Amino acid sequence: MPVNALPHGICRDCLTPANTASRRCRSCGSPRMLAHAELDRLSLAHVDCDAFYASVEKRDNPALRDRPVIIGGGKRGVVSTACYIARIHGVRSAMPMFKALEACPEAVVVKPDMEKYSRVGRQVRSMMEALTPMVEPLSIDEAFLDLAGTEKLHAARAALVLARFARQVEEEVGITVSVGLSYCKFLAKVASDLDKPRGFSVIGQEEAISFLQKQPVTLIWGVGKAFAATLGKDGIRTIGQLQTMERNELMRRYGTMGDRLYHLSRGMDERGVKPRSEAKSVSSETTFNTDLSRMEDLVPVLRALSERVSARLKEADIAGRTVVLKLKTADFRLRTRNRQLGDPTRLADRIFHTGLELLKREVDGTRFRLLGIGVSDLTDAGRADPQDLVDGLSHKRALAEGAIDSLREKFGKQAVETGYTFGRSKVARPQRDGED
Ligand code: TTP
Ligand code: MG
Ligand code: MG
Repeated sequence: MPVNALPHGICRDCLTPANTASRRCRSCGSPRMLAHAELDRLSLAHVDCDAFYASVEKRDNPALRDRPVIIGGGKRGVVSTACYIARIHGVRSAMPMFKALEACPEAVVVKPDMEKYSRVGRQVRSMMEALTPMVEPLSIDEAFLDLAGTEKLHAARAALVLARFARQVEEEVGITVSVGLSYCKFLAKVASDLDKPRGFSVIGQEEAISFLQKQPVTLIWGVGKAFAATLGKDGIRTIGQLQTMERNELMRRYGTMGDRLYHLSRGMDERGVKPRSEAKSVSSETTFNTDLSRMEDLVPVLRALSERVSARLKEADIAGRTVVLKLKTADFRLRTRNRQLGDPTRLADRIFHTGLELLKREVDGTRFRLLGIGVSDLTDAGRADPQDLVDGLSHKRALAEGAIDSLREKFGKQAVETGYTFGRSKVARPQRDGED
């Protein structure tokens, strides 16, 4: 549908409503018009900062503004991110730095300043939280927002609140964001990526199926390279193909993932926005196939669960100060043990070692049917694992963990197994993740 045939619009520069069929704003002349037939009805948004680390560096050093900028290097020697000018030359996140510089020799390379990015990320997040308590951060530079029911408070519909927010971030923080607006999480996230940078895309209920039809299966949340290859072997490459398949068939072939494929391919996603403040703890636990009593059997499970908890903390950019160990004995008695740390953590290694200390005291021949580990007293990740307070050894561990994370990001979660979980993952599989 041509933009100018749509009645519900807003100018993204001067925020004037545009109910007429104009390509440019009648008030300020801007071509940045937002228009969509369902604009008044949609309220689930995903907001993601554009070339986040690079934008912060450009903000702080105007000499970089029109230059290709790459953030990265340091110990890992990979690109964290590149500005949109560098991306024109083919530079991408996770690329080895030498390749990036081959593609764009004139690029300026800036070492990442994580503390600064965390601070800016928190600033953007608190601006989101001023709009609605329903903010679910996904990482340092992005979050879901549910603006349903805030219309009275803002005296404006969600689309206008979001356009105003994007403008406010530019003015007050000095970086840009892209907004995706839809009726569900899946499509809001997809939408925020459609029109980057400084984008604002809308995917309505009406067009969801036809929009998805042409897209590759990799667009679906949870379909990585490996699973896409599995689908490819079965001849499935587009979401349109999934739309023609029965739910039973998909579930028979791909288990619970098949259920997800069935629903998401049809634009059906019931997941609600879960504000972070609701979570008081993050944990993961498993029930064993047969009861376990020996340290050497319990340790690998504890390690795997600690990594899982850590991954989820990192995803949400939060940390916890109290480590909680949970055990259930063969006769169903529950034991919980906890220990408070000096500083909040999100590192698998610290969670694991603290859990291990607690576990050692419980292992006395008792048979256990369940083991769980988690953290509570959640806080922002900004204050977690401070380097100056972490001793030399664990600082090294933290660096190693960072390297492992980046490999996992690149090659998938199964790419790296540590000594404790290697080859033992079948002893027990994490069954339940909790957020209370
Ligand atoms: P993203 O939001 O994925 O990327 P981005 O903000 O740089 O660019 P875009 O406009 O496409 O959103 O990630 C946010 C930050 O996380 C990014 O600026 C740097 C960091 N990051 C890494 O360090 N390594 C990675 O592989 C990726 C993808 C991101
Ligand atoms: Mg981003
Ligand atoms: Mg992001």
